Amino acid sequence: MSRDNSQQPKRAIAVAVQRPSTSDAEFEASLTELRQLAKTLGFEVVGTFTQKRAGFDAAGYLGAGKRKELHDQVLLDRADLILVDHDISPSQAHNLEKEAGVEVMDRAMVILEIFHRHASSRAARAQVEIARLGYMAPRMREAAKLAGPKDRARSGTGGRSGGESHGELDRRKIRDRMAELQKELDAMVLGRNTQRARRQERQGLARVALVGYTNAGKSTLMRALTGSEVLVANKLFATLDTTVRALHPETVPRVLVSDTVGFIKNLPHGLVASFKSTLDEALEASLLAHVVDASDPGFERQLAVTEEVLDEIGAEGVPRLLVFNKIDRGGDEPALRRKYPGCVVMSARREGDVAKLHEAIVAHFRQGLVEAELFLPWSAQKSRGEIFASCEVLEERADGEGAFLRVRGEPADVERLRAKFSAGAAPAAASPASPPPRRRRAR
Ligand SMILES: Nc1nc2c(ncn2[C@@H]2O[C@H](COP(=O)(O)OP(=O)(O)OP(=O)(O)O)[C@@H](O)[C@H]2O)c(=O)[nH]1
Ligand SMILES: [Mg+2]
Repeated sequence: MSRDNSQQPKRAIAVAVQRPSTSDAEFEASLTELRQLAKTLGFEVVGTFTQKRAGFDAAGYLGAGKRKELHDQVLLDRADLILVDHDISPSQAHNLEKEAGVEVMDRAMVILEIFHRHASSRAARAQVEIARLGYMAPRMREAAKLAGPKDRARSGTGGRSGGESHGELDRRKIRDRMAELQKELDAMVLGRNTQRARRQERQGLARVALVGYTNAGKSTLMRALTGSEVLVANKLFATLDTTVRALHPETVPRVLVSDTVGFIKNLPHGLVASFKSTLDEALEASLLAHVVDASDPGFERQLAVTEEVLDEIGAEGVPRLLVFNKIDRGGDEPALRRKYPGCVVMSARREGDVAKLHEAIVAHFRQGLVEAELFLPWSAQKSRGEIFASCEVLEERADGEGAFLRVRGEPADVERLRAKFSAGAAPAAASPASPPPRRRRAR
């Protein structure tokens, strides 16, 4: 029976070895995620093949006998490829492929393929390409080794020197291409840094980054919090670029929100490295809103993985706001509140919940602010711009001599303005932002 491959999705078998250190629940959750990744790539997972083993087989990941069994299952399930739920070495992949008789993709390759398909901006495409080439290089070396000496010493044309084999040539091409892409990327990052500097100058430094496991709902919250049209999709790694928008309705201080690439267990190392510049946005944020899908039974593991990656990129010191999302789909709200004090439990589908998250973010940035009353004589009205640019003006009154402004802002800004525009006879001391404004002088 022949199948038309262009019409039908590729049929895949999910394959995994369970080591004694992995609990059944963890093992199952990881396989479920692999199936989800496969679905994102448009594959149909037609079977699962597992083995309990003390460790991965050095030659072929599964034990020798199991590899033969796998070959039978491939025939039975009419599978087109095998997905391995771990990162395996080039030679393990090669041997498994030979014995099973179909293409083998390991977890890293599956994730790389998704990133490759979803990358749309020039920067994201370059980053993914670098990661893919980094993944390919050792595999090509392995393939060349197995191809043996007949690959060598075909007569040299082009830039190839005397004894260089095709494999070596290809590897040199890969290295050159990676260097070229890296250069392009550096130029883009430089451009972005200047843009970013300009943006920050204009808008102050209150920044929150939405970070978290893939599919947790970061882009949905980004949309809800900023009224912007970023891509939301029930796919893994829908977002590969960081977008930045202001919190809406606007606030003082103005808060910028950025959406970031999602994390996943065993994120290929090349990807962590290549997405570092994207994730730098997260490092620059003064608050990380860590979004967790509370309805996912494996949310605790996802939370831990995200924290690990954040540590890895040096973001461990940035303050966190833990946001448990999708509570409309499930999850134990009281238990979450008990276990994670200060967290936000919400659904992006409920307007009131989004407003509460909005409030919690603004409250974070207002924490350190102070209030003061300034007096601006009519003769100094040209300084109004300076005050409005650095503070929020809460209240304004005027009398015959000038204007009284109650302002709230960063302690240093308020102190500087107070020294210049002290409110006359009874200067207002900078006071914490919370108490209600004092009434001074009737109009
Ligand atoms: N039921 C429910 N679904 C939600 C909620 N928030 C988001 N979703 C859905 O979850 C899916 C993933 O949402 P995204 O916002 O794309 O997730 P993300 O975290 O940006 O994902 P990546 O970009 O892949 O990292 C979409 O189908 C959303 O509609 C929620 O509070 N409740
Ligand atoms: Mg997203």
